Amino acid sequence: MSAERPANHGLSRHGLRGDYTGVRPDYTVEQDPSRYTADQHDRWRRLYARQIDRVPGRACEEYVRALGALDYEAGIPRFDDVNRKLARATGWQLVAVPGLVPDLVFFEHLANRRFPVTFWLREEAEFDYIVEPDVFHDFFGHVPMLFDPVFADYMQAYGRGGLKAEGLAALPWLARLYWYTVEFGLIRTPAGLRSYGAGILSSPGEIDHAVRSPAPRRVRFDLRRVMRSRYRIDAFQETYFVVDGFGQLFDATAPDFTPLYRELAVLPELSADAAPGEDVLVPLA
Ligand code: HBI
Ligand code: FE
Repeated sequence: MSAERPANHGLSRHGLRGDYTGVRPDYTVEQDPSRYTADQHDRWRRLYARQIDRVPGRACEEYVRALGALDYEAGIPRFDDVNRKLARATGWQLVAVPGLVPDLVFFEHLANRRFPVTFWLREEAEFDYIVEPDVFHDFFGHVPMLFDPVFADYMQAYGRGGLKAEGLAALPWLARLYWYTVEFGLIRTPAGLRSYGAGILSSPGEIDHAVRSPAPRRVRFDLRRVMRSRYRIDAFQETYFVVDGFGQLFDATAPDFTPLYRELAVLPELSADAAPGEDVLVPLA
């Protein structure tokens, strides 16, 4: 049974572990790097050391280049340090949040080139897997891609699209677009398939599975197909969508989505493992 990430319309405190008391109206807080313990910095170093070894040959070049320039293996990064570099690169800023924030708040931040980064780090027992994004997922997975100008433009366009969608009950369709690109997207390169999705790049297992395993279905990116497709939050993806370049993502978000939402409203949803005949499959090699 594929479950989708709980909708964040009207944040339900239940099940969200962050401390939301005292958040600003936009759900941001101070990162306060002094609150991290030596154990947490050590856990960050071990998470980083394990993951960095799996990046070559699996992450896209844009990600590898940016991560290499960030050199944050020594401990949990200070967002204000990163923001000086990020502002120069693409004008984006990281803002600290206690965890998932309501969709509209999230869209508002993205539309203004602010990326919400959870400030807390997972517990030792969650070393291999965590459901809710922590600072390792958000930083190691998402932040390097914000240094790519075209991808950074797509992220802002996505946020703007989300703000327009409110009231059109389109949020589930937008959530799938985010999930199958920003979190689990693949890109075709002359050297072969590579990942740009943060959920893949921050996962010790999926970073290999997504671009090496023959099991999943890899489909050429198609906006309608993506928006119709449910997803799994508790297992490796059964379907990945492949772009030829980040410009393709940016172009996909250019038109007004309203007519598309009317089409989607009468099209049946597709399961995470659906295999519709019209799919254009992308081979592994
Ligand atoms: N909040 N902090 C945070 N991080 C996310 O990735 C996030 C969120 N709220 C909503 C959300 N993602 C998804 O519903 C997006 O599809 C909008
Ligand atoms: Fe994420």
